[in-house]
Amino acid sequence: MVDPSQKFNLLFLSTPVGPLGSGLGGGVELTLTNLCQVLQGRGHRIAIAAPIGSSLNNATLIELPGALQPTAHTQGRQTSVTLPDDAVLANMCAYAHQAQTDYDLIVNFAYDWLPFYLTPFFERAIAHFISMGSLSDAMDTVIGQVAKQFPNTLGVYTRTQADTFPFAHQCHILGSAVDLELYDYCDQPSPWMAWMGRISPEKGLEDAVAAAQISGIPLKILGKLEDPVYWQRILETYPDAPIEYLGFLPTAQLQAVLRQCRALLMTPRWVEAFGNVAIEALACGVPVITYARGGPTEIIQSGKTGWLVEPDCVAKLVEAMQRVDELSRRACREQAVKEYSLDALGDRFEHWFTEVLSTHRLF
Ligand code: HBI
Repeated sequence: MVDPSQKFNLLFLSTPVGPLGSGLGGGVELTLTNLCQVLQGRGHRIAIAAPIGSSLNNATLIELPGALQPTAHTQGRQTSVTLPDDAVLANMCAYAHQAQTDYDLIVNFAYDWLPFYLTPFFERAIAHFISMGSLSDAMDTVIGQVAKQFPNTLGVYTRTQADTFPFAHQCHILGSAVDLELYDYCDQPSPWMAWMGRISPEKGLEDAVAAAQISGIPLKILGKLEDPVYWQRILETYPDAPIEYLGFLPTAQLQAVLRQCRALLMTPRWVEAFGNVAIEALACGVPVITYARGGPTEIIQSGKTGWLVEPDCVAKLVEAMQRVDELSRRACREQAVKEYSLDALGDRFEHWFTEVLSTHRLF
């Protein structure tokens, strides 16, 4: 049995789609930042294997060279497994394999075939944090094999996300968190609203822009401009929309804009695994108006800390925007404090790691 007060020596495998700090890593970047903050604060040691050029405050980085992995979220279900020449993902796995005995546990954050396939060839246990819902048959198959052979080793953000997989019942629900000290509560909002996230088709930005044009409510857009063609098409489709793109901002600047907003709009086309931007908004006292799809449906209390809207219906989105004053900014901050603190996240991950280690069979 693993001693619950044991301090772990952990190796995290980051997402291989971009260097940490580039914004391409999406919610996983925030999750890694949060875990370093809370787990190192409790005496655990963490090293993160990540692509060259990565930066993450208070983390020990092991930078690996090689070609970035094509993103999984823009390919279809029949996508075959791909690895670019000299893939950074392969170099990360090779490092983990040769250095594994320097660590108690490896935690994989890459949503990619290779680390799952290699799991049985490692002596050390690998805990897999799955960052998105089901996207391809090849990934469902290889993760399913790990679920069967290594019970307890799969972690996800939400129940909704887990339910997109055939092995849903074997996933540990780990949720997410924000470092509440980084987000300042604001009781007196300015007239505008915000949309935050990677600018990519699955995030449905065009609906938020359409809603801004119809309602006349100015919209601030923040996030990594991942798909310039998609963005250009939105600008051409809604030339008169009252929008302003502010780029991908670090948390301090991001929350300075976000906290002033009357609401955050979320328009996910896909099953958002969690929706970290939703709890960043709640932490600032900003209610969230979101399509009722994926993770946000488990976060937002409709009528209190936001509105859950019929998915893909811009008219209903506009209607909800006009009812924003019925929501309580104070209740938003209180929910963030109660449910999404770093401490609560640290407890959930420590418990999961202990489970993985206590059920891991050394060959
Ligand atoms: N795609 N192939 C691949 N691998 C990842 O780890 C990955 C991704 N797309 C998006 C992504 N990770 C991150 O933005 C997660 O936070 C969703």
